[in-house]
Formats: sequence, C-alpha cells, structure tokens
Amino acid sequence: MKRLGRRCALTIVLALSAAAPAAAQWTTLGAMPGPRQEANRLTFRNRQGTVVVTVVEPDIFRVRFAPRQDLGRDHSYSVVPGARPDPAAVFRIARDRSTITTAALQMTIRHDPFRIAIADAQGNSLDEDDPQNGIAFSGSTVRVWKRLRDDEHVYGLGSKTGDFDKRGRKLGGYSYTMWNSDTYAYGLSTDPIYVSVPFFMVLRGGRSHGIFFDNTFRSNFDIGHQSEGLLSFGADGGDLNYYFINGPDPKSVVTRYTSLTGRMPLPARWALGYHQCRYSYYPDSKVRFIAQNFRERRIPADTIWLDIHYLDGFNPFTWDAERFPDPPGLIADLRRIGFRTVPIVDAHPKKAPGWGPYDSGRAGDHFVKNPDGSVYEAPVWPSQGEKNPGPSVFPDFSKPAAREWWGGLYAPLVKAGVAGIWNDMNEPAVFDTASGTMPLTVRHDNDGQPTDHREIHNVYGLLMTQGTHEGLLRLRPNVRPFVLTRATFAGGQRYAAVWPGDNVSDWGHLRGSIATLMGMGLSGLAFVGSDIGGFAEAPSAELYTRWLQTGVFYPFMRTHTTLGTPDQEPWSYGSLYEALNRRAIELRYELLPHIYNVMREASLTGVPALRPLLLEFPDDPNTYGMEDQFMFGADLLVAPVLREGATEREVYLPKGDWFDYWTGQRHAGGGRIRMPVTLASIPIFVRAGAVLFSQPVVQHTGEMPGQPLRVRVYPGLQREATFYEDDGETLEHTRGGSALRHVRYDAADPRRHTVEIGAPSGAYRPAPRSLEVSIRWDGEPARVLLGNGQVVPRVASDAPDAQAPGWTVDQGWVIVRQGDTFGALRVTIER
Ligand code: MIG
Repeated sequence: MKRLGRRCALTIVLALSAAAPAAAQWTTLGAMPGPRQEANRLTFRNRQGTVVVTVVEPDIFRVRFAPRQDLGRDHSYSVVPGARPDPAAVFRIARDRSTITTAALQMTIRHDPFRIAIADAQGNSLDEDDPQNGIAFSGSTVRVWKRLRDDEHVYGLGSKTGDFDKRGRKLGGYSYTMWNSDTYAYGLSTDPIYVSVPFFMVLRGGRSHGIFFDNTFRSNFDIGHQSEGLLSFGADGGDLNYYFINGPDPKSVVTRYTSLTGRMPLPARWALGYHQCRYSYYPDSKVRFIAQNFRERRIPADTIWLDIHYLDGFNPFTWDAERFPDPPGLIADLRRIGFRTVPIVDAHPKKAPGWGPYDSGRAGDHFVKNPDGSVYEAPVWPSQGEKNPGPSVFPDFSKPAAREWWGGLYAPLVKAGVAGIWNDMNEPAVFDTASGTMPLTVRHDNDGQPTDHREIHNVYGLLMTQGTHEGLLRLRPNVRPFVLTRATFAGGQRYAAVWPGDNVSDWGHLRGSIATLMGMGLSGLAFVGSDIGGFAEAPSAELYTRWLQTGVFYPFMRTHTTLGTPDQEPWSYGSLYEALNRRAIELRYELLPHIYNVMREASLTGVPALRPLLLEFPDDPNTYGMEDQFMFGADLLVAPVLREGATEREVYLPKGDWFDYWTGQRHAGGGRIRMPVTLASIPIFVRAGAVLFSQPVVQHTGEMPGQPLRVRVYPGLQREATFYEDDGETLEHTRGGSALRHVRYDAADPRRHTVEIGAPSGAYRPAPRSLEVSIRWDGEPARVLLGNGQVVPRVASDAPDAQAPGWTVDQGWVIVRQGDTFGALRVTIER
C-alpha cells in the first residue's frame, strides 16, 4: 500500500514540471481597440483574443480572457447564482485607457499594451498586471503575471501542505499546482494533494484582497518563485477567468469569496461531536464492541464509521453478508446507544452485469467513456487486493442525469439507517495506472458540453458530492445531509465536509495540520479536520493525546488510521492516556453549544470556525505567519502543545486582555508568554469581553436536550453576543425553526455587573432546562438580583434543585442559576 502510494506521488511530481510557467512560448496581449460597453461589462477584442471585464458588484470585478474571437458558453461549477448589489459602476472610455469606478474600487485598463490595474477608492494600488507580461497565452495555455510586492503575504489555495503563508513555503519552491491527487502518506511539502481551490488572499499592511481563478484545468500559481517580484497564475486549458475580490479586511474577502462560491450549510449537531474511524472496523461484532467501549468507559462519541471492509469485494452499494449479516439491525442497535453510522461509498462501482447499480448506470449512459465511445474501465484496487473486485466503471458526475442517478443509489443505505456518507477515491484515484488517475482523453458530459478529463478531473470529487448531497436530500427531505469527501474543488463547501486525506502519524503532520486546515478555511472549506493520530503508521501514546487535544478544535473531529496499524481508540494507550483522551473529548462536548454557534456563523458568513489569528488581528504583523496557534471563532485562542516531551509552550497573545480558559488568570496581550504544560494541558485563552456558551459533559449529542445552558461572561467593556440553537438535525431552521438570543454584558460599573439575555426570536424552543450565568468577579458579591428585582439566595455549590434561583461562587466566578423561561432574563451582581 505504502509503496504504491509513494510511487504515485513521484509520478505526480514529474507530471508537474510540465505545468511550470517557463516551459511555454508566451504571446502577450498587445494593443486592444477601444471596448464595447454593455450593462456592467466591457468587451475588448483583437486578433489575439477576447477580454470581457465585468463589474459583478461594487467589490468584485471579473476578468475573462480567451485566445478566441468568441468566448462561448459561460459556465462554472463553482460560482452560484445570487442576487448581488448593483455595482453602480461608472465607465469612462478614452483613447488609450478605460476606467471603471465603483464605490470601493477603481480599475484602469490600459489599451496598448493591454494591462489591468486595480486600486481602492482612494487610488491606492492593490493589484496590477506586470507591464512586461500581463495576460498571455501559448496554444491552449493561459496565464497572467502580476506584481508581487515585498510586503505582501499570500494565503489559501485550498488544501496545501507547507507554510501557511504561501509566500514562505520552504521546501518545493513557491509554486503550487491544482490537480487533485491521491497522495498516500504525503510529505510535509508534497504538492498537490487531494483538493484544488484556485483562490488566494493577499494581505499587505492589514489590507486584504483575493483572487479566485475559476478554471478547472490543471493550474499553477507561482508566488514569487519564477521571479521574486511576480505572482502569476494560469492553466493548461480553458479561459483565464478570474475574480478580483475586495476586502479591505481579510474576513470580508472570505465572505465575498463565499458569496460567489457558496457556503457550508449548517451541519447537523451530531456531526460536530466526536467520530471514531479506522480502516476498517469489521465484522459487525467489532463495530458493536467499539461503540460499547465508548459507553462503558464514559468517553463521549457520536459516530462510528464503516470503511471498505463492510463491502462485498470493496464494491460500493453492497454489504459483505458474512461480516455484516443484518445492517439495519446493527445500525438500529448502535442508534439505541446514541451512535450514528457513516459508511464509505467510493466513486467506482464494479463492472458487474446483472447487478442493479451497474445495469442502471449502463442503461442511463452514466459512465465515463473512452474517446471511441466505449465505457472506460479500470482496476481501482490492486489486483493482489484482499478481495479483487475486478475492473470498475466510473460515473460521469459532470452529467446532471448521472448525478441524479447516483444520488438515488443511496436509497437502500438510507433505508438501513445510515446517518451520512463518506465519499472517497474521488480525485479520481485509479490504482495500478501510471498517472494514478484516468487518462486525460476520457470523455465527460460537462453539463452538456462534452469535454475530456483535463477539464473535469479537478471537479470530479465536487460533482460526486453534489450528487450525494442532493440524493440524500431527496431521500430525506427534512434532514441535513452529512457527506465527507476527500477530493473537491472551489465551492465544494456547499456539499461536503473535507478531510485532507492520508497524513502520517508524526509530530510534523500534527503541526502541519493547523496550516493546512487554516488554509482550507480561508478557501471557503469551513467543515474540515485531519485524521486524528495520523493515518499512515502509528502514533505514540503522547502524540495521539496531543493530536486529540488539538482535534477538539478541528471543526470535524475524527480519529482514523490505516489498514494493519495498532488499535487507535482513545483507550488504546493505557489508563493514564485514556483519562487524558477522555478529558479532551469531554471538552469538545462541553463546548458544543459554543462550537455550534461558531459553525453557524461560518454557514452565514463563510468565515471559518478554525481560523488564523490574522482574520481577527489583521493589523498585527506578528500574526501573519502564525501557524502553531489559531482562533476558534472570534474569541478563543487555542495554542495546543505540538512538541514531543514539552514542558512549556510559548503563546502569542495579541493586544488586549486574555483569560486563561482553565484558571481564569488574566494576561495582558501584546506579546509572548511562556506557559508550563503537562500532558493534560490544552492552552486556551478567552478574549476579554467574550461570552462563552457551554454545557455539562454529555456522552453524545442525543443527551443534550434538558442540559443546563452555561453562559460565561468574561470581563471587558460592554460586549454583545448572540446565542443560536435549533433542533440540530432537520431543516426547520431554514423555515424559522430556530431560536436566537442576544446577550449583553455590562461591566462598565465596577460595583455592579449586568448580564441580559434576550427572549429568543424564532419558533424553536429547546426542552426545559436551567440556565447558569457565570460572571468573573473578585470575592463574594453583596447581592445578586434577577430582572424582576427578585433577590437571589446563595446556595451550596451542589444545589439539588437547579430550577430554583440561587447563586454560588467557584474559583473566581459567581454562578447564578435559574430556570430558563425562554423569555428575557437579567442578572445583576453588586459589590
Ligand atoms: O487507500 O477506504 O484516504 O481514509 O481509509 C485506500 C480505505 C482508500 C483512502 C482514504 C482512507 C481510507 C482508505 N482509502
């Protein structure tokens, strides 16, 4: 397995060099006659080709060039239609230049030679074509060169290894390729890996903009590699079709990028719990054993995963009848103890005449074809595989009817009770071939405009998950679909969570996961997590624990490991580590109300939950390359321990006040602090003025109804927060079935602090529960009052009746308990 993977990686590196920008003989765009204007577009045309510049909205420009007279179909798998603000653009066309001005941006287009420059409303240059190269082409290859300034930082580009600041990548150069690749046990500088998102963000002195290159062909981004002062990008085919996306702050760039390509829908709450996986748990008794162990050992978990050994000969949409004689019974039993089941479904059904999915796929003409019109077949699993299924066929997910057919194939799995679907191998990966994927000549429908694999390869995974997501939605119209995918493309966040594939059980990969996941988040992929513990090889007990502690703040928190490795469950490393691992997972469950809120924010704004510090502190240059600590939401700074045998960890706290999550100790920000750490440490700091929502430990999300809601307010000047909840599972929240409450914390007067929690808006009401408001406070308050003036009694900390109002003091916190009336509430504490 491993040998095979390394071989594939090598092939990819060799293939890569062909995409290097220097390889081609470029023709640069020369003089353009004056443009034609229609609505919000200018069209330029000369004998070399056509450029259309469109003002999409005041903060987004689009440039589309092709070396053709007629640009033809305007089609995108990434950009979603949507109502956009009127750009209110002013066009001025002079002899030598055209200018376009919006409220936010100015574009100047020089006609001879044709060069584009974009500035902000004040005229400060943001982005300029390189005077020498500009837009160029060579055969079907297109590219643009732009100026790269010394103080510009570049982030994003989807799922990448290496440094978070894409300018500072050390190994492997400063050049990145988009070509979805199955890279088993990839290295810390392997490029590309599984996912392509041709989008990057530039940050310069706190000012940010982004560029989305909407082209699905193999593409390449050169960030100062070919030449220090130049940034260039281009593709092996298709149009030079890109969007310039304004900030000025980095969050706005992500929000605007995801207004173009769509956002992650709010996940089901269970999907935010802990997931346990391995390659593979079988037979069914082993699956039950694993699930029961979680419950008996009181380690919380929501989901158990079935990898390919549940299948008959690794063939999707089948069950191995010996290992899993009664799938619905198994799934129902697991469900009774609070476990959901997610099975893997790969992209390559077996060529098996007489078998339903194959026959219906043939009848519907849904499979990828060879240039001669025959169905493309290939072995996916090595022929020496445990149960060699023989050749596979591959759905053409670029054909709308095939996506729909594919989505329908899930009916029996859904009927058996699975909670979600894991789509793998969709780069697509084809083993036992030199390229690791399909021949570039195979034919795809391409939404009705047939093309070859060069154009579809990078969106194959995205379109597979579209079929899966939409299929699940048709089969269970009121349930939020859960899909996990390995490969995807820009916009894939609309359909699936993403994990960055087959990492390795070593400390470098633990550290590297943070940069990779932050980069994915900036690229619109908000629901992400790496295999905890590492996939290839085996972690030490310490590494596994550190990884789990870090994974508490992966939006998607799943342990996974490969075939033949030792057990990798939270209890697999002895009782000391079991306790530490339990505690880490418990923390995830305590924070779930908060995590759910942060994920909801991501679903509305695109701003990812796991985010680099620079999203919150864009004016602080210390944050620009930071990749060993991150924010979860706006208020939690997480600095996990990432080094073997560490006894301390340095943490950078940006300006402002911070509270140690565990001790409540206050730290002034604006520098580094050194924290002593033990094996149990998960350093977390809470921003002054934040409001945190939590609950007691539960064993799975099914136990959440009725749990007290804990609202912890951290001192700081008056702050506001919102608290969101819904049923966590259905789509009622899209029809008003949610509850949103405003929380206001007023600590301006040192003698009296007030917390107000508004009545919920929206139709959803949770089960009856108590509410515990915790306020940081020195000593004992003189009086605690509720909104109606009622004086609250002090009670013992283990007050038996949590519904009756009472307050207590615990390690610097005043905790005020009362029943949640789901009306407006106010708590006042006084000196
Ligand atoms: O390499 O289904 O990345 O998570 O366990 C074989 C078996 C295919 C690759 C996935 C991995 C999964 C494995 N799969």
